[in-house]
Order: sequence, then C-alpha cells, then structure tokens
Amino acid sequence: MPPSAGKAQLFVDRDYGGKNGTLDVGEYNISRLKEKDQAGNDTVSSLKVAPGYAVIAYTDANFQGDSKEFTADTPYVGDAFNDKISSVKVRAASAAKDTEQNGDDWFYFEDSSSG
Ligand SMILES: [Ca+2]
Repeated sequence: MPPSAGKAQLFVDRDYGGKNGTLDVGEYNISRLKEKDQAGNDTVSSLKVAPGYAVIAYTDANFQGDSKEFTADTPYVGDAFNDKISSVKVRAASAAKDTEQNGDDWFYFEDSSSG
C-alpha cells in the first residue's frame, strides 16, 4: 500500500498504526511537524514510501546522528531508529544514481528479450 498522500508517511506505532503524517519530497525536522494527529519527534516506529522514492531518517535534528535509508514500506524501523527519528529527507530514489551516470543511461540499456 502506498502512502495515503504525498511521497512518504510516518507512523507513531508499528505496522502503520497510530498518529501519522504525510510528507512530499523535501527535508524536514520532525519537531516542526508536531501537530495534532501527526507523528512527532522521537515517536516514529513505521513508515511507508511511495514507489521510486526514498526516506532517509536521522536520529538527530538537522540531519545529524545515525542515518538509514528506507526505499520500501517498513512495518518496523528497527531498534536503532524506533522512537528516535528526529529529521528526515524524502527524495526520488534514483536521483543520486542519475547524477552519477550523467546522462549515460543509454549505454546501460539491455534488451532482455534477446536472451
Ligand atoms: Ca513509536
């Protein structure tokens, strides 16, 4: 199931439960998102990511501390990040790779139908 809106959705409880907030592409300090019915600082336990996008979660504000990239729906973010996420970045998952390839995607194309 994709996020209900936006490109990512953060949930306070495991298995996509409890209060939650949706995010579009961007960089967020979670403390600034703290509103009723949204996921607050140091509360996130699960998250959803729209296909083709990535969430990079940080244990501290301003994208500091430990970080982990999530590129798929995650029913539990893991002990290292549970109730510790304080800032997140949401971006297209292919953005970094596209930059590295510098427009040379053509040469990586393979026709799988030819065996
Ligand atoms: Ca939680």
